[in-house]
Amino acid sequence: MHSHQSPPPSPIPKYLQANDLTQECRDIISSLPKEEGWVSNHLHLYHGCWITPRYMPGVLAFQKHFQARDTDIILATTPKAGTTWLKAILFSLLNRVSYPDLQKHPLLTSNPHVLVPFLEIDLYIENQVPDLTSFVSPRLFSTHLSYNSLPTSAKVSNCKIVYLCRNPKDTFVSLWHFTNKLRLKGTNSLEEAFDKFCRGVSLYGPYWDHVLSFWKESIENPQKVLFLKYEKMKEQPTYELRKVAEFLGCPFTPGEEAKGVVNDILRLCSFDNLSTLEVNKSGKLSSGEANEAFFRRGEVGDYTNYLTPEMAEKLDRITEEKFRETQLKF
Ligand code: PAP
Repeated sequence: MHSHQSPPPSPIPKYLQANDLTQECRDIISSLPKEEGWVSNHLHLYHGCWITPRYMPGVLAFQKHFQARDTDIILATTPKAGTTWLKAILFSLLNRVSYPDLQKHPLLTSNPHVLVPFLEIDLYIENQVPDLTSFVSPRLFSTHLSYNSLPTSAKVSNCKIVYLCRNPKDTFVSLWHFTNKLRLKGTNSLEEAFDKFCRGVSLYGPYWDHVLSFWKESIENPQKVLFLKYEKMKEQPTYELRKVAEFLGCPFTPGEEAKGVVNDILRLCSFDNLSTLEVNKSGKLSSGEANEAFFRRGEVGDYTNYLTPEMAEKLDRITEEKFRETQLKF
């Protein structure tokens, strides 16, 4: 006999679930300003940063329990600034002695987000006080939180922060594509998403406040925060990688330079290499996002294919105004 039962509905991916929130979280969330979200229902403004309800427990636990060590390295980024790329680069850089054979490198079989987890999105969401003993020194973590929202210990310890941002037009276009991929149905109209982005309502936004928070710290405390731009990394990758290595206290030795280790790392972490690996074409993160969603075009200036000249001008104007007091230019 044939069964005419339809297959069970596919489960809602984890990144869209926020049903096991504690009462404390619910109380906090209900007291916060909210706006319609890009993927799930709402974004909430917590300490000047727009986050989803799902992230709230992780953010609270991270802020409350994380004890930074002086040797820690935290990669901080605005979403879609090139996080995946820099995760790969920092992982390869710091572990270059452990993995000299590039044919057996962990990046060939694991997505960078698995090798360098987010503190508030991965580690502290899974567990209020996660077991971090498997992280060998220097521990390498990442976060999307703004500098002001980091736990006190991350600010007062001597841990190092590598910050990466990207011009707001490409950041917006990348975020629009990414969030559309994560939605279960329908897409956000470009115009609506653009309006939200301009008003600061984007994941971990306002974008400009995020950039400014790390920029200020990098000026006041250049030993602590290294401020990088995606465009510069694309333009002068070897220069930027050497700079990162020096900042982290692990400069390339003359022997490594002679062997071409700098270019080996850049090739391994390049868009062309990572995006064509099987793991990144077909795998998924434990939170449910497809690995391939983190690799789209990986170019500078793709915004010209999506934004009208008026939209581009509007973003330029906002950026100029917000960064007026700074030397920051994109
Ligand atoms: P996240 O903040 O959500 O982790 P993130 O990795 O910052 O995402 O953003 C992905 C962007 O980086 C994509 O940009 P696009 O939409 O403009 O294409 C993605 O293509 C790009 N990207 C991913 N890997 C690399 C890489 N190895 N080199 C350069 N760009 C990359």
